[in-house]
Amino acid sequence: MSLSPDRLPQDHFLSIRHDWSAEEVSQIFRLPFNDLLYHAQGVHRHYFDANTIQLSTLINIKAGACPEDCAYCPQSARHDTELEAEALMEVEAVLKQARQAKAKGASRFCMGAAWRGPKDRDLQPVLKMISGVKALGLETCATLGMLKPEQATALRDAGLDYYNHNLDTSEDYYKEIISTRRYQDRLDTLAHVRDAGMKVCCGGIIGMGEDDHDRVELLRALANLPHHPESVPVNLLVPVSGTPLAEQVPPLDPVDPLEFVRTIAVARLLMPASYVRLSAGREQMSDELQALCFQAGANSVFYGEQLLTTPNPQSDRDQALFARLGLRPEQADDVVHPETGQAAY
Ligand code: SAM
Ligand code: DTB
Ligand code: SF4
Repeated sequence: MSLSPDRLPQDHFLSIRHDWSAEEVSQIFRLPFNDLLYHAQGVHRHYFDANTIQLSTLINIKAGACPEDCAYCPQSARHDTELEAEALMEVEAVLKQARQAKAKGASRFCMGAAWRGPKDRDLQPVLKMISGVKALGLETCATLGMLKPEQATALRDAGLDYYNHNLDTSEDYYKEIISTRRYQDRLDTLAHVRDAGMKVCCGGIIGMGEDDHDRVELLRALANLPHHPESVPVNLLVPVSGTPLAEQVPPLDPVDPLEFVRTIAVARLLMPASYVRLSAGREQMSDELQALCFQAGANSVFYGEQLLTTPNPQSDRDQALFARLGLRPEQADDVVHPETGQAAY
């Protein structure tokens, strides 16, 4: 397909596809910026109310001492960061935070643990957390590392709506960032999550030194999965002292903010009915850059003062931004993903 931007009809990108070629995705990336945003916004409006935003609150239920070596992550035991490792939280302490998140307007509560994968004995308290959060009327999400099929089933039975497991970058570049697991391990866990009937939250990180081709291949890998993830987090690298990516010499080039906006727009066009979440990195972004990301089709954020170990914008700053933009927090799970028949968030 050769894209001639001035002649592309507005409905060009509306269908849900799983056969994107690298050539096509590169061409979309390089559309004139205004055309790219025009199409992304048009697709967004076809599938969503463009003036609502989905709010997810994150909590780190088990911090640090992770055996994996992800070069971006402050929680790896292999990197000398200032983070103090902490044992798995008590169920009641998690539920207290979930109640606070709900009171502040979050609709989904996401529990993260710095594990390669959960040990079976660790899973029991996590199952209690999930059923407890679900009983509060919140959507539940967890990110616990690799899962075995029976663990995925147990999580679903406890009431887990979503599992977050990111591809993070292209398959080629993955080897430069992580040596303790393979891309295929990620794909296997994603398949177990789907087979168990849960919704998938899967995205990546921009700003790890990847090139344009890696960004194309990450988005292509996500969009060419058998079903699009219902939720696609796009993280901007948060460089944390002591992690290999923050200590690199010479330092990593900063990401061109307009290239970041393009990445959001391409995610929106390739996965038109999925929530695209403007994820890590918002603390450093201007309100104007975030507004441009929403214009490009981002319709979800992490909401609350903390991500896992790093700061996120204060809730009152976010509320002021949403008010200035006329964005309403989404409450009910009334949007159904056309492919999976699942509520899309
Ligand atoms: N251990 C589990 C795993 O790796 O799937 C769950 C937690 S892990 C911290 C979840 C995701 O957070 C990673 O896949 C990565 O996309 C994101 N992340 C971690 N550190 C980050 C950083 N410094 N900047 C941006 N995103 C980061
Ligand atoms: C995702 O894609 N981003 C979130 C969530 N899924 C688990 C994590 C971002 C972590 C940023 C670095 C930190 O706070 O440790
Ligand atoms: Fe561990 Fe996940 Fe961090 Fe990798 S990203 S070091 S698996 S917590």
